[in-house]
Amino acid sequence: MGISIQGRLLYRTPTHYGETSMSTHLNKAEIEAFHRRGYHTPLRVLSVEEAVAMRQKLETIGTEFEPPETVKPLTDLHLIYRWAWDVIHDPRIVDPVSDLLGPNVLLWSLNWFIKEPLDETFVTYHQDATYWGLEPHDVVTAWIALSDAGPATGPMKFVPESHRGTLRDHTDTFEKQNLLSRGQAIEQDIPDDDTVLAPLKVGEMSLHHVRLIHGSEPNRTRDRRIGMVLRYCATHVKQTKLRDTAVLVRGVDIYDHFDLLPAPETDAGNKELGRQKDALQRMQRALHSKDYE
Ligand SMILES: O=C(O)CCC(=O)C(=O)O
Repeated sequence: MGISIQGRLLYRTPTHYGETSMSTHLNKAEIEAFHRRGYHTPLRVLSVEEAVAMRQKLETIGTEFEPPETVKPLTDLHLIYRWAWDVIHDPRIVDPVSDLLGPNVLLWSLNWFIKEPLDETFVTYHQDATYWGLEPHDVVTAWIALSDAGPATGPMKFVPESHRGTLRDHTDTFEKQNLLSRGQAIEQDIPDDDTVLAPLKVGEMSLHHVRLIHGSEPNRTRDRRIGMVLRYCATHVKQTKLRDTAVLVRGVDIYDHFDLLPAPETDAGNKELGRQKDALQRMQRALHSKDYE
């Protein structure tokens, strides 16, 4: 049986997905495989119950605020909600990220890739490194499924080893159904045979390198496909476009390349909302400047 919030089916057929208290550290072979292929998947980091509870938190945001703040950005919720702050620090997520990036780790942003049931939205093949402005490319995305992200939901598709090639030329397509900010798309065709599908079960995570070519197709199912997307980088990484913000989630930061932000004291308090707004404005300025031409 599923759980329903406001008429929406949250999940179906929960089965036993194993222990989440087990270590999620990557072993030597897995670390080597990540560096060779550019991704690691799947990795169970949350129990089904935790993921469903988190989805519920996400889906009830919006009913808590009074006008004129009814429309709130979902990006960087860790700056305004304690539960999201705890997620970005969760050792089950940060341990494997730190295995790849080293002991000193920043969280650059928390984002969402949500596809509604049976909708036509998609993500064109792209490389994040072409427009984020973060250098060097010691940057890893942790994509966590808060709903089923099986083959029919339009899970991510990766092009193995593509992070080791040159950055490809991208075009801004501004397609309406493209979930990317400018509809960025690699100009060359990517044959299906060159890709691997990365389906995830509720509570599982994939990790991918910032240079890896990836994209996704529309959701053909009757449930939402919800990806909570955490962007982590090593502390020596710089934002080349402007002075940006981040949160130190592991170790120490001796570089001072980012303005480090504190934990929210009050959920969705004025101070917290102000910090989130400022962080989003800086990120928008960075993401919308065309620097790869
Ligand atoms: O969720 C998707 O389909 C795409 C996500 C993506 O492009 C990313 O996390 O970098």
